Amino acid sequence: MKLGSHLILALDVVEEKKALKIAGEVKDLVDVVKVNWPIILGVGPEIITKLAKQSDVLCDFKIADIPNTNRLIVQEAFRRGASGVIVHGFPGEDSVKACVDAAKGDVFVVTEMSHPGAERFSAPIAEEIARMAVKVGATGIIAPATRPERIRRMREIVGNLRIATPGVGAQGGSAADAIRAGADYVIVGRAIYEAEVPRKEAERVAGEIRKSRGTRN
Ligand code: OMP
Repeated sequence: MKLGSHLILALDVVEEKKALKIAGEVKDLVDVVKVNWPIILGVGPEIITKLAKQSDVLCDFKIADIPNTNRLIVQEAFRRGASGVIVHGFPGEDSVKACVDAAKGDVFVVTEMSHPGAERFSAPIAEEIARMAVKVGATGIIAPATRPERIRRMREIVGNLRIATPGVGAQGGSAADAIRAGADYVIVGRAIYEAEVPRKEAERVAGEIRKSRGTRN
């Protein structure tokens, strides 16, 4: 996946026309378009191939199954044109390794999720999952922008693996804080696709990322 603006659009819209319009409007401002179940179920998996004609596409299927099923899901995502996939770490090393082995591009492993409920089950095992992501050769991890101190801690664990961070805007996190904590990609959904002028908001966030990268130590 490309690394230029450091911005990933989470395209959680369920109508094809709207999805393609927004993705087209911001395509030069985002490195990657992330698709999740809402758009896949609303529009159909062909949307991956359509979006991939103009952007890198990250399939956020939060893959969390036995190794063989994981392998099949990853193969289908890349066959349709994905540049990367997001997988859950909690099913274990064999399940995550099956994804890495089957991938024809990047694999990001979810460590600690961004919502409040994640503090109970996801946070306690997050550091172990991050170490496993390094061990199996993943491209990177997902860590929460809602808790920038956790991004900082994850950076110590994963070294130069890429960190992508959701939770900016609608969930209360800030792109500047996430970048200063060590994130490589900021994932933004509602703040962009629900904005009156999505391009304007994408420009604003991309500018904030640029400025924060310039001041990070
Ligand atoms: P907004 O809250 O609308 O910006 O969207 C955030 C996007 O990131 C959604 O597509 C979520 O599914 C995704 N996400 C999280 O919000 N939290 C996580 O911990 C992990 C993800 C993810 O893996 O992308």
